[in-house]
Amino acid sequence: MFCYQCQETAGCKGCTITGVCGKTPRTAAMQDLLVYVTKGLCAVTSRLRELGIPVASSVNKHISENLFATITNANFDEDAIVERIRQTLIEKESLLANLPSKEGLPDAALWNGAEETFSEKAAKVGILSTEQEDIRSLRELITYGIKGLCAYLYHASVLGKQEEEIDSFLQKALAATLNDSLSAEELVALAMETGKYGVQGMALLDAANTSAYGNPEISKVNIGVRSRPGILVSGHDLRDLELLLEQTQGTGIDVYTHSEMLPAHYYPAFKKYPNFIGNYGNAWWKQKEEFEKFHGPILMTTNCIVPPKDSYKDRLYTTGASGYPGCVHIPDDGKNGKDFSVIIEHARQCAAPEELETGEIIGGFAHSQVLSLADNIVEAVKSGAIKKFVVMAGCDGRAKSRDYYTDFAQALPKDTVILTAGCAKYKYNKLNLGDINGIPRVLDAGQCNDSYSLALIALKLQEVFELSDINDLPIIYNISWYEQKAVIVLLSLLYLGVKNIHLGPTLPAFLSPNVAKILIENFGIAGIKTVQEDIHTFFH
Ligand code: FS2
Ligand code: SF4
Repeated sequence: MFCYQCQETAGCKGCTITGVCGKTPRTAAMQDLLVYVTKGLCAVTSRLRELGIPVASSVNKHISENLFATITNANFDEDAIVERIRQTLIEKESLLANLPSKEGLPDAALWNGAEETFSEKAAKVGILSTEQEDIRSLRELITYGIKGLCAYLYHASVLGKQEEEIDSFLQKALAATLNDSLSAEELVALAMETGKYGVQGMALLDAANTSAYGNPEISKVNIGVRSRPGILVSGHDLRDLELLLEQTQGTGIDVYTHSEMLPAHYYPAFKKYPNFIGNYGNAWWKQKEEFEKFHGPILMTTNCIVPPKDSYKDRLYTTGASGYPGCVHIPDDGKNGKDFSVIIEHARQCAAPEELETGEIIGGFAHSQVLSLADNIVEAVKSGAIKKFVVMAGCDGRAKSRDYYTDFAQALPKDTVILTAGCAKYKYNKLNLGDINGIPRVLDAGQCNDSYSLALIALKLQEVFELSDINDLPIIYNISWYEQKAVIVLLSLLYLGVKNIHLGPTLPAFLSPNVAKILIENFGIAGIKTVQEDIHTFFH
């Protein structure tokens, strides 16, 4: 196997024996083949569009869901991946039949085979099949950005929002990664264009979430527990949470969020459920000890799954693009619904969660809420009470080196405000960093896709302060990454013209020295050093 799509890749080079995340070589091979046949399907849909033949929205959703299933920590279930390959081949064959000619289509679009041939094919189409290092790096940069984008599009689509222009672009871009005649310069341009659609995709998801559930508002979230049995919901899919909350009304079962589901508490629509109790635990990588102590069933709606311990494996359920072998998967009923009764029944047999901590955390600083406070914030900047904003969005992870972010948050001058989104926040959202004239020093916009809010806030400040360049704002970017959604957030920020982003705890292994050089020279991208050195760089 060879995989280097995430920050925790073995030796900062690539997982070759087994995945640090727990992905087996066989699952890795099937994911490689799934990406390949999905790119083949994209070559066919792109050809259809060129000919003026429309592509059904169900095909677009299928493509997004396939890519989503290959994101780090999302789906470890080899059988489920094999089934996706089969369905993709069936879909592709039926669309191929609409083409007057197959001439010029790549092998990925033309190849078909029975399941017995999948392993042999997978071995020929993985990442290393692109020999030239820079081309490989750029193809993977685009592919990973699009994987992140697909996750966001999938969430928007279950709320009834799709945008043909975005799907059309991403499918063309994925097909382009199969095209041997594209130069490195053309692929760099495509990576930048991917950022443009990253912004559009996050805007679409933002519109889907806020039109369904209202605008996030400042909210205090309980981090303690009650004495009734509960269900823990993790991942990013708000529609799944909504369905579960509806189905648990009057059952005596409580519902708690975990990790990236925490920001659900900021949406007005979820506040009406009396059994929606609070957030349990921390970022994804602590789930082994925390899930054990929760005692009740856990629903993983997306990544990030850590291979479960036997002690709670029977309590772990998956849905949507996620999956784990041996864990029950709750399917979509085909009518935009899901039946969670098996999880609710399971919860009735379980003890109440063990208390991990008590108290509250505050969040809900997405664009609408922050812009309603704009006068106070602008005043605080003008008076010098706030000297700088520090964007610390992104992901958390297992590496000890990520303690840097806790130490960095604590070492920041007291006249700075952290703008955050994603699970990166767990490194400092319980530190009680105080406030500046009533404005909390950690403003949490929400999930990683809500980085869109941070971009909107920056654009608004640029307008208020009448600056021609977004980089003239008193904003520092010190972003932590783990999986591919952070890649689309990064490409989106680059598209918006943001420069000098610091990215850690390590730069992506999939950036070849030449591609890294392009990002460093054109955008000032840099890694992190020690807290003391970085504080000095940013503030002196
Ligand atoms: Fe965190 Fe994992 Fe949110 Fe990432 S829970 S690393 O999926 O997308 O961030
Ligand atoms: Fe390794 Fe990350 Fe790939 Fe998992 S997703 S196999 S940890 S590079």
